[in-house]
Amino acid sequence: MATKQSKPSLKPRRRDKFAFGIWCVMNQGADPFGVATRPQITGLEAVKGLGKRGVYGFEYHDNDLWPLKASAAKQRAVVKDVKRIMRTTGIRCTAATTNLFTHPAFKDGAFTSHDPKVRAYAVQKAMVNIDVAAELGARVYIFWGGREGADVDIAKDPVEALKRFRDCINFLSEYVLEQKHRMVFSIEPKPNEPRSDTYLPTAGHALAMIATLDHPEMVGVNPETAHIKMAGLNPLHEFAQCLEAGKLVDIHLNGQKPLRYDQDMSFGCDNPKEALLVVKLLKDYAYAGTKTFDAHPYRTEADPWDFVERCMRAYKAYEIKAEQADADATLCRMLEQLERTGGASWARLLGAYSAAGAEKLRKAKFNPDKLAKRKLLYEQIDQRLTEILLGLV
Ligand SMILES: [Mn+2]
Repeated sequence: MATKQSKPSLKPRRRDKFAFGIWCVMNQGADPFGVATRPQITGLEAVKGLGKRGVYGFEYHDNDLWPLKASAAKQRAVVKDVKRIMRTTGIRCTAATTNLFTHPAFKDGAFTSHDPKVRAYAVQKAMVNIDVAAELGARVYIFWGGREGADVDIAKDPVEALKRFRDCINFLSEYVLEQKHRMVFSIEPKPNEPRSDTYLPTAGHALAMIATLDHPEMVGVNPETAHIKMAGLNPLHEFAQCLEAGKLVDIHLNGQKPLRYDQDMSFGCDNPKEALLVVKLLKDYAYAGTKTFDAHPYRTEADPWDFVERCMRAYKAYEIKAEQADADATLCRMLEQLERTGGASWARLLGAYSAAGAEKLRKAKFNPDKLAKRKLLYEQIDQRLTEILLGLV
């Protein structure tokens, strides 16, 4: 008797390490052309709602949890409440960040403001929340330079702006080391919006900046799908470069149509092949950080919870398809064929320079016409993946 194969589960587990920014579920659907479409939920309700749904972790901005001008006592009370919710639901605080963009004080930047008083206020605001984040157990502290950019280039020297940004990160690195917080920093690149141009627009820019810091070992990157696609770039490649550099300390997953405003749609809703390949990358390279969804529900949603369930369910669905692709004999055979060329000795030679190797290479005879004749199966490979995704094989 044939046994019915059990359907793979799309239910999220803690070990999936899914996280959400609480600002995502607090989002009320307002946009530049329209007001809110759903009621405000508080930061505490957001943490609780995520915890109740089995989400592994949450990320927050300081002012998602307490108002900008909250007294120290009020802030302590909120932190106490967050810790209670963490204890009762099992949710962890996986990352934190500072809101350095909402208040008009930051209208011309925070760490890159012309005004040293604004820069000092921004650094102080980060210090206060870094201490709270450490207390909540966050191991990653994010810097998304929302207002760190320019609209009038003649009025802001980009060289000076980058130096100011570096000074602030260096200052905060020393602070974290002195406090003995177990925490790394993470830069979140974005090309534009709300500024015309943002400094550190891509993962590559962030990686280059990190190399110039006083403590590069304690700073990584959390690239975000939407920010990458706003620049017309490829999320798979951006994530891969951070991963290869050992700098992928967190990841912000969502959906986005290329070269448009920041859409922040749910993960995998727009480009299934791209989503599958991102999931496969994280699986293939045993990415151990949290998989954080930084997106928001469609403006048409009455509450955020279908969106939350959907993002996690989508990730699990793509994971199943990635496993199917890995196990697909036809696809594997074609992929292997790309690598099977008999050129292993050249690969070894190029892998480690030696004078003898260079001499051998200089004297070698290649036949470019013959090299060009090889049949590459890209059309077939791509179509096979399409059919796997569509459930046809
Ligand atoms: Mn983000």
